[in-house]
Amino acid sequence: MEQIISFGDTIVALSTPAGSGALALIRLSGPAAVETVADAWKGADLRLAASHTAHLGEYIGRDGKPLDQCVATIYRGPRSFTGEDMVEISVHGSGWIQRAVVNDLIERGLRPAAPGEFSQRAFLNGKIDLAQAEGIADLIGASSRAAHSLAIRQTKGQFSRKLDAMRDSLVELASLLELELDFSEEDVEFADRSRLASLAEELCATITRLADSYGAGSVIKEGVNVVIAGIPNAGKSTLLNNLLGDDKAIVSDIAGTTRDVIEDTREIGGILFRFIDTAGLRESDDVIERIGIGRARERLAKASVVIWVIDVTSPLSPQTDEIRTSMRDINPDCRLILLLNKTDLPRDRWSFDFESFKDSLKNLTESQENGSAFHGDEPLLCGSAGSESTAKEIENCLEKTSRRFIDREADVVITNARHYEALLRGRDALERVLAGLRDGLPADLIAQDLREATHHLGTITGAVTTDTLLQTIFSRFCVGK
Ligand SMILES: Nc1nc2c(ncn2[C@@H]2O[C@H](COP(=O)(O)OP(=O)(O)O)[C@@H](O)[C@H]2O)c(=O)[nH]1
Ligand SMILES: [Mg+2]
Repeated sequence: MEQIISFGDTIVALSTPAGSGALALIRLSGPAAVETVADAWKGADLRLAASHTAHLGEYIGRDGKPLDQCVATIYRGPRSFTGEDMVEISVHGSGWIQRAVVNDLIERGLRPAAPGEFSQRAFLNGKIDLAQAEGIADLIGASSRAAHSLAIRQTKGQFSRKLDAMRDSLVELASLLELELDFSEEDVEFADRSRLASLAEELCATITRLADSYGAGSVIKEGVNVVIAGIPNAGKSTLLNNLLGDDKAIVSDIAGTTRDVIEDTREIGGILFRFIDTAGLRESDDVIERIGIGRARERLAKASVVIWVIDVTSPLSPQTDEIRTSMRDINPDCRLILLLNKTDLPRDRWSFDFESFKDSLKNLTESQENGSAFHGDEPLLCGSAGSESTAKEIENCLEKTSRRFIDREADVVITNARHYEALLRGRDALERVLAGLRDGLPADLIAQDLREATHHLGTITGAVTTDTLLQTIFSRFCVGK
């Protein structure tokens, strides 16, 4: 039988967003949940209701007036989300009814739930572990198919099981080492040093694989940063508006119109993309424009993909060198898509043609001392920033360049900064274990590092927690979750 902690008080919250809708859900958890609703209920006696049953009835306020006709679903602990007795009332979704029923329940002695308090109770009752609870929060926040599929796997505990297995083997070895300490006089070795070393190495490798997935994981969760860059008037804002299907940025033929960073997200092929329009790169005396250009550079440094827009009607400028340099030096992992823009204009207005551009690109790629950021296989598109066909081509390129993120969908992928940090700390401790073994350090010193590694891995699933950690994690959840 599971051990269910009684938190004493019973909590209540509106679990659906505030505001009007067809229906809304009010959720209760705790020892008085069933009884409190039963007191207000006109219909079947809910005190006698079996677990996992739904009942149509009327909610009568404390003043004796009916508030709504609604459905109450009864869950009896420990077979509930939190492990406690729970009731979920679906009411009609008027903002007034929602408030009136919640307030009435509070007047009957229930306490308004803190953010994430239902999940916190579920965690403390061993219903879910911390990583799973965080997966639920991610699931609620998921804004693309890929992010959703990662979150749903985390809620199912795939990552947790992997961590628990790693932790179990560490705990076993640590206890063998600690046993040796009890027999320190007799100079025995219970823990096989070479097995310990190979296990520590194996765990380090697994942790490294997991930690390496964090980059891709956070990109899936937050969106792939696509920065649109180029000189002023190249057509960047036109392209942004076209890709977003919205007049988000002001388009004009006055160079320097876009001064701030303008961005929005859109899902393409299951991946969330964050499109970022920037101020055109050029030397400028205008203070505000210079700030904008500074921000453009910062965004370039964090981009996963840069769409470099080149206006075929103006000469190739020195700023194009700057994009290349910043991509090579600051952000070498970034992928590049080149768009030769305004090719709808008559040929006699072009400053260079496609072939000569390709040649100059080739020269850049080949000249070693140039240290070019080009690999020579960047997609090179010709078109018009505002046309449907160009938008389609760019979308195809983006999908292709971002496949590397989506391909991770099959693995366990880290999406959470807290997990990432704990993994790195765990690995540091394991590396000290390995060094200690190499240097023949005494068992107690090695055992200490092993314990530390176990501790860090344990913080991820919540095998080890502190009140402050729980507070930080659950306070970011929604009320009612
Ligand atoms: N003919 C033509 N004009 C374009 C194209 N793309 C942008 N423009 C024009 O170029 C000017 C500058 O565009 P804008 O998007 O504001 O450039 P930005 O400074 O790079 O953001 C505007 O007058 C646009 O209408 C294109 O593909 N073809
Ligand atoms: Mg612009």
